[in-house]
Amino acid sequence: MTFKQDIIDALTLAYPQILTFENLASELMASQERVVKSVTELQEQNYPISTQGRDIHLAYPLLSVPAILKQLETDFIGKPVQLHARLDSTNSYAKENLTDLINGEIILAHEQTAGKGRLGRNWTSPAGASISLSLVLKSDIPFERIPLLTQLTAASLVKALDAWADVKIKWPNDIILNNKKIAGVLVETEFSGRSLKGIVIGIGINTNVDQMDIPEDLQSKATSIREEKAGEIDPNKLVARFLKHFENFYVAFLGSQHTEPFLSICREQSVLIGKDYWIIDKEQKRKASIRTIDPTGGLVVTYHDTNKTEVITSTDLSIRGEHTYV
Ligand code: BT5
Repeated sequence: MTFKQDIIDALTLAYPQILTFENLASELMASQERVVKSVTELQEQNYPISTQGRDIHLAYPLLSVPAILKQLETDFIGKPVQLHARLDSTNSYAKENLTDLINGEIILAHEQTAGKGRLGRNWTSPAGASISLSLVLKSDIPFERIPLLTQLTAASLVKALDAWADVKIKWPNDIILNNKKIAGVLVETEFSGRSLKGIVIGIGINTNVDQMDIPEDLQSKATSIREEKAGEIDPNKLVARFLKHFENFYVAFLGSQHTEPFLSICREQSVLIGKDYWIIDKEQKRKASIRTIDPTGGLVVTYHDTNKTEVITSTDLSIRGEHTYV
């Protein structure tokens, strides 16, 4: 991918300017034939590159390490950045290579062929149009506090995305725009015997995905930021913003153990709080009124059948409206 990624980097850094094949070839110190061949291959793989005669430009910016680094203001989160053309899953890659990865390192991919959600579900990540990111953490976090990282990540995404849209959170891990899902979070842990080897925080974001590229069965509940805001967004700016907000919350959390800075955002932006939903797990389906998110990150609900108020901590369940997703 390196030469193709060099082309993507040059086009992304130039965006929205239109370049010529001559410009690109001389910038990359390559022959025009080589550039044309690689661009054609990228187009065949559905990257949004438009060409007309000698002109070449992107429909929207693509992930690019130099473009992220230009905007990155963190101390250790997002350092270093790895970008892959295609992986089965950035989370699986991070877990498999955990020993060689350092605290704060991120793995990005233009495309995933077997992206994962929770409970063995699939996550679709169309080439070039979505962000697939895994962040590696190697700190000593007590096991019972790890679920809070999902909330910390969701709050960081809200803050990062506020440059484009007022997004909401559907506890525990869905990011919602106009009642449809635009992003999801999957936190995984890797143990070596009884000791924690590392935590992998996976984030999938539908940045510039075309509604047509969303699978048929997800059409009613999934969308992209570009579709809802009717304009393309720069994934590199979004990644840099997310990493900065994550670092701020995370450093404060490790230092003070305070959860309020990010949980207050999760409450304010919750689509669930104050409404009634069906809580569905393997065994049963119960109606409940959603009250709040408690300081441990659990969802406080009052079940209608027993009138008892309980805190849900397991995320191995689904929360659904009467006939709707949100
Ligand atoms: C999630 O799971 O929402 C977590 C998604 C995490 C994906 C990232 S991408 C980088 C990293 N590497 C990975 O392999 N994974 C992480 P869950 O709450 O279980 O939601 C999964 C459900 O969301 C699916 O069953 C579909 O209904 C729906 N879905 C799948 N792809 C989607 C998409 N692109 N946009 C919106 N909804 C989607």
